[in-house]
Amino acid sequence: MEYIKDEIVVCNIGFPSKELYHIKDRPENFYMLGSMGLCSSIGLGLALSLNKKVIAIEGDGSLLMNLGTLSTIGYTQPDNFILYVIDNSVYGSTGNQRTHTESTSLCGIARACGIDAVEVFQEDDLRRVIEESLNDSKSKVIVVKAEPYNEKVENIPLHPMYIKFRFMESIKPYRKKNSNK
Ligand SMILES: Cc1ncc(C[n+]2csc(CCOP(=O)(O)OP(=O)(O)O)c2C)c(N)n1
Repeated sequence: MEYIKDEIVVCNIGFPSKELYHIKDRPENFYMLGSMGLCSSIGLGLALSLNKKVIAIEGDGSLLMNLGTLSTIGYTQPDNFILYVIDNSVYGSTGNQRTHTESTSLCGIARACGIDAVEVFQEDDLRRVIEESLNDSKSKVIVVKAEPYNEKVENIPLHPMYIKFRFMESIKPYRKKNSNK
């Protein structure tokens, strides 16, 4: 969030959204409630229909549940979409059950879908890649390899309908002229 100005952020269900809320809540944040794997699809849809940079923060477990989204991102390639995958190799929000990313390369799959994708392991590399990707005009997938860890944060105290309508209001100025969605 240090690097975010007025970009739109869509965040994975569970601890990632709770942590994001506690780091910096803002109308342009959309917190997933319920669905796994749809943060990247919703982010892509927003990027295709808005004149604004859209950032989706996905988890490895969630992305594995909806791998087809990488194919759709690779096919559509909007120039305003960045997908971060926090790859801790576990379903961290529900007790660290292991996912399959020790053997499956999400970065490799994204590349095979024609997307410019990188894998980062160190904080300084991540900071460099964040800055570069925010200045670039192309679709990008950034797989951030991480240790499992959740901050001790409370649930988001906002009603889901409030999150939805606050978010919809905040993106109105960026709607493409021909988009009535
Ligand atoms: C279809 C579905 N199955 C299970 C859940 C319960 N659930 C919520 S968050 C989560 C783990 C998400 O793991 P990951 O995407 O890797 O993110 P992390 O929590 O590790 O950051 C699970 C299993 C759900 N919400 N939806």
